[in-house]
Amino acid sequence: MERIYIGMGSNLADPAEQLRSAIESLAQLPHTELVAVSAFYQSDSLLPGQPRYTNAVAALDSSLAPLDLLDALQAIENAQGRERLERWGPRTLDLDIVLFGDRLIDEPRLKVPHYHLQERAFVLYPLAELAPADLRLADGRTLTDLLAACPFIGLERIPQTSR
Ligand code: A4P
Ligand code: MG
Repeated sequence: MERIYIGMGSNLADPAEQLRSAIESLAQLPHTELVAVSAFYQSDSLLPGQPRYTNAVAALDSSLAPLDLLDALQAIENAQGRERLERWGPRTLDLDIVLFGDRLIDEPRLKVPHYHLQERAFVLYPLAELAPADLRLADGRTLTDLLAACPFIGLERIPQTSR
């Protein structure tokens, strides 16, 4: 089993409900245990003119291979009505593999750690609720270092009582 962190985001069709439904699906994945889920965070879209996003991070323990997990996450996205009309377009559900144990993965379909981890407060702050502060990336930086470089600006934390 490896500890995996999944970044979740939605800005269409009742985002909080989309995340709750995704969490239920994550809990059903084979060879996988859902360990914890962060609070939900709301923030403006990085692209202007799109609805606000709701984001959260889930921690899993899984023995799935990385590409099998990616397939499973994309199946969940599709089941929740994700339409890939345009890259970076609004979406009912986006599931990203943020970290996969301490692996560095560089395949055409899968880059881990996720390429935008370090600059996205809406990933780092929920991640910090679940991961140890001394969690270290391959480049030597700890989660604490990343948080220090990424201010908590424009994020609104929505505590979850549903689980
Ligand atoms: N892929 C590569 N690495 C990974 C990984 N670690 N996890 C590939 C998941 N997928 C990975 O993804 C495109 C391809 O990336 C996949 O087919 C997979 O093989 P996608 O989800 O179809 O495309 P996307 O989400 O439109 O692109 P991308 O780059 O993932 O967009 P982002 O970075 O997710 O940006 N503002 C706020 N406040 N909150 C947000 O969540 N999200 C975006 C979208 C813009 N603005 C936002 C937010
Ligand atoms: Mg994505």
